[in-house]
Amino acid sequence: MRPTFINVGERTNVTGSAKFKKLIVEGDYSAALTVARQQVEAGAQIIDINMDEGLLDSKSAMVTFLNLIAAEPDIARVPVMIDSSKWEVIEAGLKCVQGKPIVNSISMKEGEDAFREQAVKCLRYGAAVVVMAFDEVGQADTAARKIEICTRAYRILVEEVGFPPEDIIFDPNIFAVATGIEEHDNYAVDFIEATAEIKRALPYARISGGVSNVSFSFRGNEPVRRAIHSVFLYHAIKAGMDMGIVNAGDLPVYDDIDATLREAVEDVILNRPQRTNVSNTERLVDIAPNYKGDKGVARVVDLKWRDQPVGKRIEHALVNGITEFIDADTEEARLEAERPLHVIEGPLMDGMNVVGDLFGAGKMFLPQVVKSARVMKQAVAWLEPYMEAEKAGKPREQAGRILMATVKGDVHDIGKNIVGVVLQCNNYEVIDLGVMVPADRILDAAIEHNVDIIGLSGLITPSLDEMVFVAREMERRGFDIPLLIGGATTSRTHTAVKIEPGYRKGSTTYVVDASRAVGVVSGLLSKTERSRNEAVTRDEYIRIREQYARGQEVKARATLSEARKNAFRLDPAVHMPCAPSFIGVKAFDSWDLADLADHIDWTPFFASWELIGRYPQILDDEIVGEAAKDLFADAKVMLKRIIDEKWFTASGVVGFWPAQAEGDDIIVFEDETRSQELARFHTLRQQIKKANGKPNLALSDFIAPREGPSTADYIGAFAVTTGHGELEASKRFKDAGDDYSAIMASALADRLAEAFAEALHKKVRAELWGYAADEETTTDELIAEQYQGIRPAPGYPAQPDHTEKATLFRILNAEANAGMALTESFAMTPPASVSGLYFGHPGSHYFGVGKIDRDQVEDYAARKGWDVETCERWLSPILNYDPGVAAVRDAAA
Ligand code: B12
Repeated sequence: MRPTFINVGERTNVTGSAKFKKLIVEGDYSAALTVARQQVEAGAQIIDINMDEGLLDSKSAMVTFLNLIAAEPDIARVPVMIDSSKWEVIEAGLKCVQGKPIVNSISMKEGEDAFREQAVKCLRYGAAVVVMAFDEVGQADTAARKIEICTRAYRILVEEVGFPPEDIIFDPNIFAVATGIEEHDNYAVDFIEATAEIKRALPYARISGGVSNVSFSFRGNEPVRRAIHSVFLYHAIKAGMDMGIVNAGDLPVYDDIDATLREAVEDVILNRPQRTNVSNTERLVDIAPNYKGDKGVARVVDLKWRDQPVGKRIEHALVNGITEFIDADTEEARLEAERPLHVIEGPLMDGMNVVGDLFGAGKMFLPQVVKSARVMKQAVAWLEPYMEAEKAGKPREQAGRILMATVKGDVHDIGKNIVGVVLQCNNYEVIDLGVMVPADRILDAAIEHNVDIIGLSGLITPSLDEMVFVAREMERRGFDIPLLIGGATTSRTHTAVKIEPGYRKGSTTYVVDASRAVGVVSGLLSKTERSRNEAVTRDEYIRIREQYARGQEVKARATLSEARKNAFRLDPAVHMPCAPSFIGVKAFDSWDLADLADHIDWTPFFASWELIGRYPQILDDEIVGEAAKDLFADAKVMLKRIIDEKWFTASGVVGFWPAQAEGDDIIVFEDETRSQELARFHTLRQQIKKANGKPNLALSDFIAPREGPSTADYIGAFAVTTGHGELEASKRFKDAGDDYSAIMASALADRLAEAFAEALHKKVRAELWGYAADEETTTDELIAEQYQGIRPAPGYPAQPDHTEKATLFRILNAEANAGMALTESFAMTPPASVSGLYFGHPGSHYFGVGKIDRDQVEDYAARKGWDVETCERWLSPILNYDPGVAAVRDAAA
């Protein structure tokens, strides 16, 4: 299975970043937030926050910064590592983190009792912990000491404290090598050996470390330092290292490091016997200056591949995604083979195995794999008539049959399609039922095709409930095959807590992305390993459920009435936005696609292909740069055709009305007389306890209240789509066996939809509403949302209730005006669509509602005219309690 390494961003650490320290000491928190955001955009999957600085009130700086992060959905989506040597700072931080925090760090430095005490507290907050290999005697340097300390800590945590082992992250200390001191020569080996042993002997525990320490003695020679990091990680990850503090975007690919440098570095890292009359350290020191100013990277381009034998040429075409010669090469292979089927089972599968191995080893990236699939399909299509003619032959042997579907009510399938292609590349047969597939159709098809696994996908939160239903149906109908869960809205916790308990006869596994899918599927279809793999997942999910139950109660919460008292108040000194240029709606039936192309935010486009990094820097990234450049070039070519040949039509509708807030609702009036209520939007309020005078926000706070001094306020709404024509375009490619272009067409339609929302919002601010007529914003500023006003979408963190789209669609008449519709789960069709509200007040900003409590659910249900149960169903992903448990408690009371 592909080892997955999590990189922890450390730029938000005052001890490690002079820039961040300056911003915090000067109180410039908004610039400090930008540092956090940049780290996330650059691919950090966890951010480490440290405020341990003599000049600071560390506790208050930690609390302020964490609260600010909680209100920034794009930062808050990654877990936070609360890093401090002071327990009081850690504890203050734990109280304000909404998701699952990680404490960095605890150790047995002060003895076992202090260690136990801190571990118990971390457990109460549902936090994971980094445990330093440090005890009463000191920091562990040898493998034996690292293993000894970690084993003792693990035993205390798991057996005495009851800590979930998967929440334990050991940091067995990475120390500098090549220092000239002989005792240091084995430090990297000690770490790597200890890692392997800890992973073997202490189940589920994870390993982390500060990678830059290892190359400390080469300060000033960045290319050599980067090569050392890359080689060290190559071996440490193989040994089981799970995460680390490292600038991943800055590492050369192991295979691309100049061979002489790599050998010298590897000799140092692995402390191998010296090759010459000088020590390994001296040899590296000698050659290091040759690489200064260089990247230490040399790429080899094989221009002679066409001279190789046909099998090798096919492999080359598959690995490099080249379709140009594949028909001729396949034909040549067919003439050489006994039967056409043997070409598939021989050179084509051999080539795909190479692709699978390179992808698994992190040496190929998703777009390249999907292109390989295109070559494979073209070759198979060439062979098909010959196989038909032969008839008699046995069917092609495949590794297993997987049924995939996006569940009822949901329309998105890019992620599912990518997974399908990757599985097909690995010789699995995929039966894809498409989107909006009801449970009975999924299960009937599973029986009809005798599949080995069912995979479900979903993009929006209402799909989570549908997945719970499908799992229960599998149980009821007596299925026992594995169930896979995936898609942007799904999570391991939801799968463990809500889906898996409903399906006891078979197993349920959450799969985070396409690169993990093959490993999971092969593990579940292996005759020898299946039951062990299922048991491991089952155990893991039991622990996640226990931990979820514990994590529910601890965070400091505000009651709804306390939260309302602490609402955000519009500053009366700040001008209200002016009246819009019209009241009512205006439709756009064919917005210029070329204008939308200029507004595209490309960063998420790369993310959808699992290339993580910020555009345009990603194009020059050491690791993914080449793959990103190729992908971008292909995207540009297709985008030009989309525009020139008008593949898609961009239709949208916008509306403005007088509005006033009433409690947490927003009343929308028919006209300026403000006498007839046209609609009422219901908003949800944050209930996490706030510190430092921060308000508990709801979207209604950004509209002037009914009883306030200024009542002349307005609200806007929009619904846009670039999806008309998309399904036809992607189907054309799919039917031609070109999944790469089919996925590309959908991904570009999504980018254009988002760009449409951005372009329309700009026109709204400047002209249609006109409250910022003089605004001059560049595309980059638009993407960074540096303008007045917001456009929150139902489903996004500021309004997690998707059902509000019904009101939005009604007042916009989105069906007639833009050809858009809602499914029973409130997904929009066509899929490439965005809708939302406009708030114009300068004080309005994005935030996340976070979890809500029962008092708010009751209040919201009454406002929506729902019973509490219905409300709990629609809002289930954001409930701060388990409705099942609450119902039992109520019944007992
Ligand atoms: C790009 C994007 C869009 C695009 C297109 C979405 C798309 N193509 O999937 C557009 C702009 C159209 C869009 C619209 C909306 N979006 Co949006 N969007 C995103 C975003 C930023 C990325 C999603 C994406 O494309 N990822 C790339 C693809 C390839 O990944 P993926 O689908 O997750 O698939 C991978 C894995 O999940 C896995 N996988 C997927 N399926 C399966 C199945 C199996 C069996 C397996 C094994 C694995 C697997 O493998 C895949 C490949 O690695 C996410 C936030 C995020 N970071 O996830 C929000 C997000 C998905 N959107 C969200 C929302 C709310 C919306 C809207 C409702 C907003 C609105 N009111 O307008 C609409 C809904 C559109 C509709 N038609 O109904 C929410 C959904 C959660 C929720 N609260 O419901 C998210 C999570 C944002 C958030 N944090 O709130 N969105």
